[in-house]
Amino acid sequence: MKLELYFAPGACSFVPHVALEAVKAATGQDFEPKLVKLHKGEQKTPEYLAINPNGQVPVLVVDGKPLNQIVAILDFLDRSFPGAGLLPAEPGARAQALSQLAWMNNTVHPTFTRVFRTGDFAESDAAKAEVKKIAQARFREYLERIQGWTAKANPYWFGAGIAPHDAYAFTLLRWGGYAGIDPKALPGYLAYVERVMQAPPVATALERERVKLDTYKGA
Ligand SMILES: N[C@@H](CCC(=O)N[C@@H](CS)C(=O)NCC(=O)O)C(=O)O
Repeated sequence: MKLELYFAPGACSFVPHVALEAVKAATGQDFEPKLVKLHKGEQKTPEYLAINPNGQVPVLVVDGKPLNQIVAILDFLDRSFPGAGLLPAEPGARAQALSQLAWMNNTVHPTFTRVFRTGDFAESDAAKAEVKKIAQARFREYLERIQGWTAKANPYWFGAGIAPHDAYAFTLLRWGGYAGIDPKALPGYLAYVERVMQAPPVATALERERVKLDTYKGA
């Protein structure tokens, strides 16, 4: 199978990036990483829009056929490479895992987008300030909820193997720094993420993306 991942450093594409490294380690199935420079607007070019009309990363191209949306990509990888153990196998546990992943993707992640790209959601300075303030507070609450879940991680979200949840949890805590949230204010979450960063599939993806955890510059 030919797999190509369109990704951008530090973006949510880190989640399938880590999953693909885990698949590679467990099964030998390789993938080709394709860097997309979001700051240069490469995601809005006609060539890229032909692959993903949403103009976003990630995209996983499977034997020439593009697939977008993290949850769908992870479902595909898990079903195609069950030996990698990306998600729990038992149907009820698998559904719960997808529920958590979907929530990170459709609720926590867009809340951060309101902090990071406030201009997409409001026009006047006053409206922008309000959108940002509310989104920051909500994002903090969501990180606290994730911290509660990470307390059960032993050593990772679902036990011995790295899960997409571990990669999303890292990404969201890292984005928290940009939202004015000091990772040290979430000590349980931070200790768990520091553990996750040592896992070989995560460490390899971090090295390729050249990103660090701490983005916090003050509240
Ligand atoms: N729901 C989408 C979210 C994708 C997304 O928000 N991607 C962001 C990076 S984290 C992006 O490519 N942004 C570039 C842009 O919108 O211009 C998914 O699961 O793939």
